[in-house]
Amino acid sequence: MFWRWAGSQQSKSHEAMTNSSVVTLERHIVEEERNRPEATGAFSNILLSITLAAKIISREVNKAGIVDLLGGTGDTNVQGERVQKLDLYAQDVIYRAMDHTGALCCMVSEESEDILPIPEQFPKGKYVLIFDPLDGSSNIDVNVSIGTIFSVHRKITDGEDGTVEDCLQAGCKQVAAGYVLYGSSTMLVYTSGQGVHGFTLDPSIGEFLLSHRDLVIPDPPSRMYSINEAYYPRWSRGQQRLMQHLKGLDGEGTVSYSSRYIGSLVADFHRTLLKGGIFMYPADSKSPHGKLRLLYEAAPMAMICEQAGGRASDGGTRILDLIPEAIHQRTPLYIGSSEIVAMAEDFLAEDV
Ligand code: AHM
Ligand code: MG
Repeated sequence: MFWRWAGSQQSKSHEAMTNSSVVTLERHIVEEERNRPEATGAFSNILLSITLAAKIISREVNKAGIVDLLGGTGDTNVQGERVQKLDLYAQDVIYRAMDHTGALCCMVSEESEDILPIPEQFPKGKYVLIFDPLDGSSNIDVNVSIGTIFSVHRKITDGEDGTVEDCLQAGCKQVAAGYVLYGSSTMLVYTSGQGVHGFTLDPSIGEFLLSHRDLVIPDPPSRMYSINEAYYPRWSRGQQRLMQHLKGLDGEGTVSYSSRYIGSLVADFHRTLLKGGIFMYPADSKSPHGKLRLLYEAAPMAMICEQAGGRASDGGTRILDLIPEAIHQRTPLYIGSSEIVAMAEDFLAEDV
């Protein structure tokens, strides 16, 4: 019985690799590069290296429960090695997958206060990679989806080494953005300005396969909102009124929305991208700039969202127009279906 099962898995994998209608992420990246006559391959190199890192992190995330059984974070594992926190591990994996490519001049990670230079021994390149290695990592312990988010900018200063100035660019200058969702399956979704494409990892062959070509937020969208409502007492009047409206409680005869909140940005955004609706992380009296980070959480999601026909703002200004002043800067975030985000902005305008 086992052998028959293993055999059919094997033949499916073989079919996936030989069937020309199956598009691997690698093939997709190479084909997109052909559409850019000026391409040097450096940009494709970045995406391919991120793919490798994503597979390694996916493998470790899937093992997280079992690692806990064998020795939790901060402990010593059965081989006598120290078990590293998964988000720091993910940062290391991405950094080491990228540091030698010759495509980058520096990196920025949520887990490191300063920019990460490229080691002396490796050549420097013309791009900057900004990433959140493992967003929502507090969800690991309860087996809830988490993700990696990344953003790529072109270097704008002279000289070989990347500087803070190279990193502090508006989101509209991004040349690519994407995320990896470690969920019931592992998915990589990215845009390089030519639409949004989603790939699902087939673990049997270790390849990301194109599963969602040219993703567009559905229109009309699902009427779904996603927000941590526990913060209601700390919100502005406009935000509170918006919530009353979404619940159909403002006496305007509106149909109430449905609510979904995972507490993991990648998962909450992914659902919003596929189904429509709105994800919100507002400012409040305790966190006047919200919680999420502009460079490696809001801006990459905003680029993907706009490429998929959606809208993303901080409640008043388009996320992609915000000029960052610090690499770990926070911003409120309203993202999803255009008409719903625009409606949220109208409510928030009352606060001004
Ligand atoms: P993290 O970068 O420390 O993991 O925090 C970001 C996460 C997001 O994934 C999620 O949208 C948000 O925090 C949830 O915050 P809250 O618990 O306040 O609802
Ligand atoms: Mg994060």
